[in-house]
Amino acid sequence: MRNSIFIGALSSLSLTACVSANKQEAQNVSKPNIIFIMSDDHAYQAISAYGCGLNNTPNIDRIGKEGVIFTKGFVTNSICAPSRAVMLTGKHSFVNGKVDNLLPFDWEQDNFAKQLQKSGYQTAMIGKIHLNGLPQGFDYSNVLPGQGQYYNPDFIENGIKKQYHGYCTSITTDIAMDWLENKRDKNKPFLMLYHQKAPHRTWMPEKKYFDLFEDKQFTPPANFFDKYENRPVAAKHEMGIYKHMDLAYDLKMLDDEGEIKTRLRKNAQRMYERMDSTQKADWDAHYKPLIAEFKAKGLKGKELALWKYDRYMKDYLSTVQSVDDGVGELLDYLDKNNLTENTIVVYTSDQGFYLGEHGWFDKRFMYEESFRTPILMRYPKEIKAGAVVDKLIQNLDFAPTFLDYAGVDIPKDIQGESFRKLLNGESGEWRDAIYYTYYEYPGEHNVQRHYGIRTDRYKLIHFYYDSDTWELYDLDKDPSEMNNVYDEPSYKEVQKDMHEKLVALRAKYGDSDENDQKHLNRFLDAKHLKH
Ligand code: SGN
Ligand code: CA
Repeated sequence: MRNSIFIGALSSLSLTACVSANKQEAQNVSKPNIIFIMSDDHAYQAISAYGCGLNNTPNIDRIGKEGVIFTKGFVTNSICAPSRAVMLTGKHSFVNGKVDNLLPFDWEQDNFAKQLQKSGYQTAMIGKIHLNGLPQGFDYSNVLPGQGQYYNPDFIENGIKKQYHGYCTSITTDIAMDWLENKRDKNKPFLMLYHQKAPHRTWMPEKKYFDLFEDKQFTPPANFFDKYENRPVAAKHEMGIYKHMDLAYDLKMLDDEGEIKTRLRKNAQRMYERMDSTQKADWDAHYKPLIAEFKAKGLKGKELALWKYDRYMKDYLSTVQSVDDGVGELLDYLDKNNLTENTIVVYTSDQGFYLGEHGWFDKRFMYEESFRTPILMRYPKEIKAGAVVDKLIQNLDFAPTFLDYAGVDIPKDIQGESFRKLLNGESGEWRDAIYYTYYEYPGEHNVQRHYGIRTDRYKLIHFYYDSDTWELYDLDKDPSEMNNVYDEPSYKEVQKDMHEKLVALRAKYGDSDENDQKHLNRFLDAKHLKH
């Protein structure tokens, strides 16, 4: 009798355990998987879904077609490592501490991957992260050290470095596919960060795309020959295609004769030397005739500028094509494994990029092309296909959005907001202005420290440190930001209103002149420069 009672008690106990395990599993199954795709320096202008007509990216477009495309997605700080820190933490740079590419990132602080891991997710970080130290919050990591290399790249797998043979974009995709198929626990929901190095400088294409754009002649944007009137800080840039883009390093004119002498020729040589003999032979078969043709032409001035722009576009867009292929492989995998419906797929870049606007390459400025970033998202279970959202969202919002979808409480100190409500028809308040900061100066490309705000129509920017310059743009009338109207009497009211909004937003996020000074001192110390 005692025994049977005992057994009965046991079995009802184990039944309870069993019920809660089932509940747990059911909960986990209903939790969405998340694939967060980020590439490096991928301008929205180079995604066909954004309608700029430069190239064709069917797979990235598919995410938007079957889900949503955001037309006003922005970053908070247009530079690589800081952008990634914001994406992980949901906090502005001056709060998470990673204000520029130079200063260290503190992995000890909270991030959304840690939160998802705690709530039962299986997590992986694959590709470029550009943050020092072993990524925290990930069961598996296989990341590029620093900027990474296009050919035969090193990777650090769970803290151990090894070199792979081949092309970085395809290798990153292979590692992601291998994790999905062979390494994850298929009974758990997963989070995978799949982050490509491409199309970052120096835009080295994959062999199969060497010729993709060779028959096409690219026409630069209307403001390619910008004279920067009214914009003294912009005028001091060092990111001009004509003046600063290196013929040997950026544009592959590394001639055997050594007649094309450039500042970065040695770096170009190092890049070339990473390839094995077969890769070099393929590379030479493509670029040597182009080098010969270029030397024969003897271009100068405007003609040279246009030639450089055209070559830049050909290489840049070719590297994008390999990124698009990887996205295609991933979407196919989801289809084949019945994962499409319950997986959130996001495509974005760590910031925007100049493709000849203002005569530039690179990013950093709060002007539209580098401030804005592509954001496309698919989640068939909840998002209606073909949605277009034009509300102001930022990379600050990814962390809370993912936590929201995963049913995890959003920590109070996260500064971003979940944009889930913009997608499921809920009405309600949304922000009317976004805040921006940039710190990496003095530094490469010579972009002054600045901060500012943008509303739907206007943008106010303050450049500080060794300049004290204000700029105001009316984006409805001047979408290319050629006309700084800060001192125009007709914009007096707008100017006042934007200043008030800026003060309010700085207070809301906890930013201040003291913060700016503190980060400047940290930066100067790190660079061993005088305060
Ligand atoms: C490198 C590039 C720069 C680029 C920064 C930051 N120079 O230093 O052109 O602005 O990275 O890029 S290179 O000679 O090394 O190519 S970021 O995307 O990592 O922020
Ligand atoms: Ca970048």
